[in-house]
Amino acid sequence: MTEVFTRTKFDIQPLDKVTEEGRKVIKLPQVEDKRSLKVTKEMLTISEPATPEKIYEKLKIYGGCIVKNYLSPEDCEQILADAKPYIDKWATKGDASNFISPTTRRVSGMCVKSKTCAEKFLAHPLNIAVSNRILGKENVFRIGDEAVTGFSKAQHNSTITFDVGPGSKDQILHRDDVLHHNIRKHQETYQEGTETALGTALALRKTTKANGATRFIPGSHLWDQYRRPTEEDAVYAEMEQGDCFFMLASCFHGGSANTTEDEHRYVLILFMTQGTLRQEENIFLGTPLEYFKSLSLEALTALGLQTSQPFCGWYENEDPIKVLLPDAKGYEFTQFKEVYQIED
Ligand SMILES: O=C(O)CCC(=O)C(=O)O
Ligand SMILES: [Fe+2]
Repeated sequence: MTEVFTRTKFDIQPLDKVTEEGRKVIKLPQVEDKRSLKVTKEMLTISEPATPEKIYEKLKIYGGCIVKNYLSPEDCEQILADAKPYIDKWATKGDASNFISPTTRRVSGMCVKSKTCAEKFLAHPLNIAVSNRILGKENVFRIGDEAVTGFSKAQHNSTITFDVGPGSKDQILHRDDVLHHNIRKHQETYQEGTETALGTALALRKTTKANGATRFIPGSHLWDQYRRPTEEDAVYAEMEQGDCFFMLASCFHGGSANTTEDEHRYVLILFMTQGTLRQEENIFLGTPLEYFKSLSLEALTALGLQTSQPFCGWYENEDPIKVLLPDAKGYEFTQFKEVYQIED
């Protein structure tokens, strides 16, 4: 479980040194761990037909999994066409931290800028099934003499199109779950319930090592908080258009340098998170209500526009689905999944 009150700032051990730029030099505690998985992209790829179980098995071992033919080329082209006006409109901006190259452009809010993205990519049955397997919570609570259970489904965290243009540099290897203060402990094997987010990176066009495919370190979801990521351990998730790379947010990864003359690397990255955590991206501010009313039950639920059982995320004391989709067939909201009587 996430340790909500963890204060790792006490791990900092100051050394009596300052760099030329004036940075204080410190040490951090290290856990002895020399594991290094030699993995090819073929080993990360599951056979067709894809199933949630096959993906889950790869994620447990490697933290990553490639699924071939996840979306059709037509859907990829549609999503790219929806993103294109925003890509073209935005002036490229350098990033003070050098985390994003000035030649890389990002379009966030893709689930509200592209209905195809919401309906086909976010609401993809494999995304829903694997996200709920890894991030869904089902617990029992005592209320007086009753025991109640609730199921909290995984929900949308963020969705961004990345256009990595020629000249872009390697992005620094990092973990995306830092946003939720997810403190990693050394694990020998995958421990259920320790992930706060799951990513799916869709190749909107072919991605190669040369044009900047996402690279990641297999097995790094099992590493302690402070183990140093090295490039030698990284594998490139090269994909054909429509293929998809699933990745646990606790894995070290980064976008890569684009060394081509004129190719752009177009990848759409979606993250899901636990239904009880704050969503990274606020897609609700500024989006017309009509847009949400036009979406399917599956897409709305995946966006987090359903109450997480029990009690989280309601609107005017109601499940938001009752407001957005009052005629949803077969949808019956209950605060609890089950209610039991306790005999003490
Ligand atoms: O562009 C990519 O392949 C990865 C981007 C990424 O990891 C990030 O911006 O956090
Ligand atoms: Fe990232």
